[in-house]
Parts: sequence; C-alpha cells; structure tokens
Amino acid sequence: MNAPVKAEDRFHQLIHQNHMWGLWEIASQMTPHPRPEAVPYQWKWSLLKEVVKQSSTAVPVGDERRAMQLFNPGLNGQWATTNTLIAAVQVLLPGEVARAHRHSPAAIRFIIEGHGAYTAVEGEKVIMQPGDFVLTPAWQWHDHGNETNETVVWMDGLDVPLTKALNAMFFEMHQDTKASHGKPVNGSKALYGHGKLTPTWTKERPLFSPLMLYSWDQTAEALHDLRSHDGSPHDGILLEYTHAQTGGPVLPTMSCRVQMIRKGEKTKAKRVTGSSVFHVVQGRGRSVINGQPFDWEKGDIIALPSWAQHDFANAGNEDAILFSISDRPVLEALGFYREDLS
Ligand code: GTQ
Ligand code: FE2
Repeated sequence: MNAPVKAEDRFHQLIHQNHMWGLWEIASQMTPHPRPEAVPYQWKWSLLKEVVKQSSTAVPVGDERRAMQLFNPGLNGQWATTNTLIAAVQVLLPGEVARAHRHSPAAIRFIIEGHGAYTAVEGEKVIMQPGDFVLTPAWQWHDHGNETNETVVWMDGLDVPLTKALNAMFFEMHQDTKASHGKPVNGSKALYGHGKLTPTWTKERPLFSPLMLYSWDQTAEALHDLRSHDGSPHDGILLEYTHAQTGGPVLPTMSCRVQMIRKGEKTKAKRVTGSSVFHVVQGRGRSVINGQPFDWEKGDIIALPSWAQHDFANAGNEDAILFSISDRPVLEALGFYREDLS
C-alpha cells in the first residue's frame, strides 16, 4: 500500500511544476565565501609549443583566427578560461591575414614570439614585438597580418564569458579581409605613449585607453628601475598597465599587469575576489594555489579562479616576470572587490 503523500511533498511538487523553488531548498548557494566552478589550471609551454607547431600545418587561418582557446576543465566545456575571461594562443604564419571583424568583447594580446607582425585596430596598424602588450577595445575593427618571414605567436585575453553572462554579445565580420589602415602606423603610441606627457587637444575620454601599444622596452625598463624597491610582500614588483589619460585600468572590464618576482624572492599568500590568467614571460618559479603546487616556467599559462589562495616563489637563477589579466575593474565597480592578505 502506498504511503499517503504528505502535504509538504505535494506542496514541493506544486511549486517545482510551476517553476518555483523554496529558498530553504537552495539556501546553500549563499556560500560563506566564493566557491568557483573554475579550477586552478596550468597549460605548460612544452604542450602549447607543440600545439602551436602542429596548428600551423593542421589548420588554415580561414575567416576565423588560428587561436586555440584555453577551456577551464572545471567549466564543463564552456568557452571560458575563468568564469569571466578567455585566454587563447594564436598563431599567424608569414604572409597570412586574419580577416577583419569586430565584437563587443574587448581583447588584449601579449606577444610571445615573432617580430614585426601587426594588428590593425580601428585603422591603426600596431606593429608587435615579443613582450609587447596590445589592446583591441570593444567594438573596434581589427585584422591581424604577418608581412614578415617569421611565425608569430601571442596570447589573447578577452572578456567573452562576462559578455555572454550579461547577454551583450555582438559580432560582425568586415566586408573586406583587411579594414582600411588609414591612420599612422603605431599612431596611438606617438600620441599617448609618453607616460605623463599627454596631448591637451584630444577631448575624448574613452572608457578604454587610447594607447594601443605598450612596448616591451618600456615595460622592461620600468621593472628594471624598480628592482631595488621593496615592492609588495604579496606580489613583488607589480605594475599595472594604465589608461593613458585617466590612470585607471586599460579596459573597463580588464586589469592588465606585469610583475617581477626577483631571484630568491617568495611572496606571502593572499586571495582576492575576481579571476585572473597569468602568462610567464621569463624565468621559473612555483605558486601554491589552494594548497596545490604549480611549477611554472617561460611560456606557461595559468588560470586562477576567484578567492584562490596563491603565492609566488622564484625558483630559478634569474628574475621571473609574469603578465596577467583579471576582471578586477568589474568587481571594483560593483563593490564586490575583497582581499584577504592573511
Ligand atoms: O584575434 O580577434 O582568441 O576575435 C578570440 C576571438 C582572438 C582575435 C581570440 C577573437 C580573437
Ligand atoms: Fe577579434
């Protein structure tokens, strides 16, 4: 004989059938602190290098870019390296052009290998060298070209998962392979690339930095000049790429940084809200992330989810340099930024 259905069960059936749930059934989702589904994860350069090599013969550049997107194993096949950011490794062979297009997600590039290829951003050809940091702000036409005889490899970073979560994705392919390149080559660097000396006659204050190219020689010089400072006990010599006019983040959705962990240096652990992706520019080291050791070296890419405890220890014979992107401006703007420096 069936047990009589309790009134409480009947009530749950009623609400579930009608797309309602009791708070008592889901309250555990109000966690005491963030519990990201993304996991800390590392793509080693030894692997990326092989993928880069095989990609150049296995797949054409076509209409889409030859960009291998790094999917976080905790995110169930979503187009996401962390909950808000996607990172990729992109390869452009001599003579290739990646078709012009624009999208609402913003992008950055950090050049890994190859000299002299370009990204044209809204009519400005930006010539890229290893270590350069390049912006492609939201909704700006861009195409990439390699008129050199070297393969060029860079890391892409975009706010695609954030854009998708906000249902704000727009994409448009340009009618031509190359958009017009009417502006002076590296023109934004001439205008805005002189640090504290900025033009007085440009009245626009875009949300993104009007400087598209942050050259490696300037980055290296800044790190070198600051080497003897104490820096941060949690981050070593950590510098932010800033908006050339406002001094704020380069993009409204992404903060981009470069840091030096000096030979012999080991930082204190910390955790912050917001997720990041790191790329090792130089040197070797170890980061313990939520208790798990990650040994990193030049070329590696590491996903760091929100609120993951992490530190940095140099494990080599030279200074280590890390480039990183994070969604911190979004957390700060919304009042969600927190840090635990314990
Ligand atoms: O190079 O424009 O990795 O549009 C993903 C989307 C790179 C790009 C990516 C893109 C690009
Ligand atoms: Fe793009």
